[in-house]
Amino acid sequence: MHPREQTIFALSSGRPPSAIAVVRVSGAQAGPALEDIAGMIPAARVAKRVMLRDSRGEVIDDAIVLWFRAPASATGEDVAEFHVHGGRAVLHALFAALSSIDNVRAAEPGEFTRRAFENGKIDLTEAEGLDDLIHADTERQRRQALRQLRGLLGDRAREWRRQLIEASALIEAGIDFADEGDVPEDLLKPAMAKIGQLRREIEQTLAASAQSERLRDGLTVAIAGPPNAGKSTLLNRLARRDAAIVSPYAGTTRDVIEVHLDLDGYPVMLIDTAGIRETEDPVEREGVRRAQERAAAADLVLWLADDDGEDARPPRPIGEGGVPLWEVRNKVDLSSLEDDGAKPGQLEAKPGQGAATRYFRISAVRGDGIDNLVAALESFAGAWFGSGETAGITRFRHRNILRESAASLAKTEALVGQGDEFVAEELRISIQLMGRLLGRVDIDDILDSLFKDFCIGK
Ligand SMILES: Nc1nc2c(ncn2[C@@H]2O[C@H](COP(=O)(O)OP(=O)(O)OP(=O)(O)O)[C@@H](O)[C@H]2O)c(=O)[nH]1
Ligand SMILES: [Mg+2]
Repeated sequence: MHPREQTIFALSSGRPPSAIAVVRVSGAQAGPALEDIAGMIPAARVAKRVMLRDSRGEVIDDAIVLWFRAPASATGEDVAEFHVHGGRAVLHALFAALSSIDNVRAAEPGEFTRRAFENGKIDLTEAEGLDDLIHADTERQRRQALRQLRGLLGDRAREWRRQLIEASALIEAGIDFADEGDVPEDLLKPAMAKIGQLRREIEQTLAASAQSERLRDGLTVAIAGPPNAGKSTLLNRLARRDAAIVSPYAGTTRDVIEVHLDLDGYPVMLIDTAGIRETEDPVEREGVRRAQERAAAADLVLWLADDDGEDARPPRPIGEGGVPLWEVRNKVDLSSLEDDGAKPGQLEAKPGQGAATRYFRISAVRGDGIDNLVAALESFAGAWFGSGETAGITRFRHRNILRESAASLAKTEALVGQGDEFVAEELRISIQLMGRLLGRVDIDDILDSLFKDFCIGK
């Protein structure tokens, strides 16, 4: 039997041991498996408490089972669910009992979702939404993934595709009817009006999409500065744990240290870097190189220096190329400067440097000014991510296809008057592209790469 026709099973809940574990079985053998192990098949969609037994009659567990008959199930196939106690031994015994049934095997990662997709239960954008939902860390990411899972992008793409097919039908009809191959104006005009409008809608969706993609990937904030400025201390305070080693010796941090923060629901990766200075030590030199590289690639740099210190200009290319750089003066608890004696913006903005230089005075050890800094970070994140409530484009794949579609529609418009067959042909390409967004055509390569990211049991 082909692997795709075999019945699959997997642990669908979290890692054991846990109070309850859910094992799902999907495929033609799901019913027989229930009969073998639970001794009966309950009414569809009604929870039933039963003793599970293996083929020798040994008790596996006192469990709840559920039965979903195809096609009214998550995968579109017959599905059985075993809710058992989440101990490893119980699961082991249940898996062994399932595996002993012919044509029943453990599922590959993402295989349940793949079957749901192949049986038309979800489209590709929904499958991607599900993948994002499983991997969402923050509240806002979760809401976005849920919107996508509910099929907002899919709905929109389906509607676009339907309208494209309509426009195409008008033009094809015109070609069939016209003697000279020229589509009559009264067919061409409404078709082209529709195409123009669709192109504008797609372009607007694209324009609003950068923020959704950002929400998926997160914001990177780098803490950089001279050695001993207190960068690791600040990272630990913001992360509320001792993620990085702090010491009074300059040159403590060598590697780049990453911590993930949830700032007001926004996913932020905060990185701590080696203090930047000239050094002979080859290991520290590599640390400095990495620090500069990561800080230059960050979305925001916190340039940390001693409040009492002299000039603390960041070396190139940190803070250049429009990356905002905030000047943070640390150790105000030791500082001789009066609170109002500091002039904001002591760093002059260099040419090409982000204009968004802001100035903070903190004590990473004592906590002075930290609330202020966090509030500023939150509002920066809010502005950077945008509201994120609008478009459902969260992946390069969506963006690329929509870009191609917009370009293809523009080409269609430009071809008017140069032969209606060309117009019709270009339109067919747009329809195909929209189909690809929904996963309707040439999808195998996309499927393989998508579904292998899923967890087993999904
Ligand atoms: N008094 C005072 N000491 C601080 C403050 N922040 C950090 N320190 C101290 O400064 C020293 C250096 O702190 P780190 O956080 O290791 O500095 P760093 O910038 O990560 O140093 P490198 O990793 O070597 O570049 C430690 O002894 C800290 O306790 C502060 O706000 N006030
Ligand atoms: Mg450090």
